[in-house]
Amino acid sequence: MRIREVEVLVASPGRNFVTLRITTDDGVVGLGDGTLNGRELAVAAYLSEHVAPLLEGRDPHAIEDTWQLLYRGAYWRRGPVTMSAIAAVDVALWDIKAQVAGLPLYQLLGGASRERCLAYGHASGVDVAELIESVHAHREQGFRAIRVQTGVPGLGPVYGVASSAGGGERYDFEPARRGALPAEERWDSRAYLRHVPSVMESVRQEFGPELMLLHDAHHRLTPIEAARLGKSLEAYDLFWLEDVTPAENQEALRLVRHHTTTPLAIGEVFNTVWDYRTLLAEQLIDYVRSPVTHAGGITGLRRILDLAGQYQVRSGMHGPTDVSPVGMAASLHLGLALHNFGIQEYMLHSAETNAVFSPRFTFDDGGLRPSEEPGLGVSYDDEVAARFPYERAYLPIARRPDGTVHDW
Ligand code: CS2
Ligand code: MG
Repeated sequence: MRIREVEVLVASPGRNFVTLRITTDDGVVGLGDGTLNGRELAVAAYLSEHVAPLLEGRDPHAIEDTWQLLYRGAYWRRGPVTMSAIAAVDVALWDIKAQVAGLPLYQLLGGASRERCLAYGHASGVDVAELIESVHAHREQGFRAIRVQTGVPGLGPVYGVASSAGGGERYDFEPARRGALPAEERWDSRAYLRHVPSVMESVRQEFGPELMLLHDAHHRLTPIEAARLGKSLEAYDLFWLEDVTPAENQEALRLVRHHTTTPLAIGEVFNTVWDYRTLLAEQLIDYVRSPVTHAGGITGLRRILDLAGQYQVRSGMHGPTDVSPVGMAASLHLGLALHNFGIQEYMLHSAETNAVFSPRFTFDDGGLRPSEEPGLGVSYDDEVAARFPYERAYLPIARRPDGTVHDW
């Protein structure tokens, strides 16, 4: 069996996605996700110009050898563009292997370790009243774990908050604020730090102690601010506090950890095991946020999570809408099989996205389960995709009160 064709598919059904389609000479078709939000065409060019010519004629079953060829053979290693491209190839090859075996992919990864993957949804509101309404709506949808984000008094729209009444799972920039240039938001860490504890207080008062609550600080705090936030939220028993600092400075987490018992999740922008070395060896975090898509595929992420498991650190795979249904299905197959699975982020895709990919994973009793059909359980409809051509779209940027660019 040989790889006959490698196609890079770029479309914007609700938002941009880069999908890799590998077809074998036997006609087996595998899909991989290479979407890198706001920098999509860099991965598409990396795949079509540099990777596709290496794949044609290769044995699709040689997944490990292909991974090593693309990782070591390029000389230039790591980074989000490279690792998203490798992920796209890796997942497409796993999809093919599982279809040939006639098994759902998770069976090839060791079989199911649980019934379903606990999932968390995104509740948000411009103020606390709207947030509470949004949390109610998510509970009605069946979520038992919910991320809560609100606007901050004195600031305008902020990261992770839908502006529509009642909140909802979509942020403004997904896709409404697309435009020629990035939208700019204001950010003030002091105002944020004053506000968040009162938000958690209101949510706990309304919903009681059982509901699993998560919160994302989106890399915006200094280590000492992060330590203070973690400490001030201890009484509200968060499931996790995410991305408190820009964690490429791994040692900075020592200070945060020293001051708080609030569980910490980090890593949606990380892509190899090297990004986690100190964080894991010193047990400075509790959850690994990398998804299959940005961390070198199932093969790459499994290396990170196997090491994490030795330190009782669990998975918390990134699952916003910019991880396509293909990437989401791959994360679910791995999550179902992993021993140290923790939780899966699940931000529902739009109807347009689902019309292109027809994902067959299911959400039930607060958890997700991948499809039982052979392979990943996702497909790609070219005709529907053709109705949604690529549109350049940037993530917003954040500026401090004096205009300085802040961490996004
Ligand atoms: C977020 C994302 O899901 C999350 O936790 O941090 O919304 C993130 O900002 C985007 O996926 C960036 O692509
Ligand atoms: Mg996040």
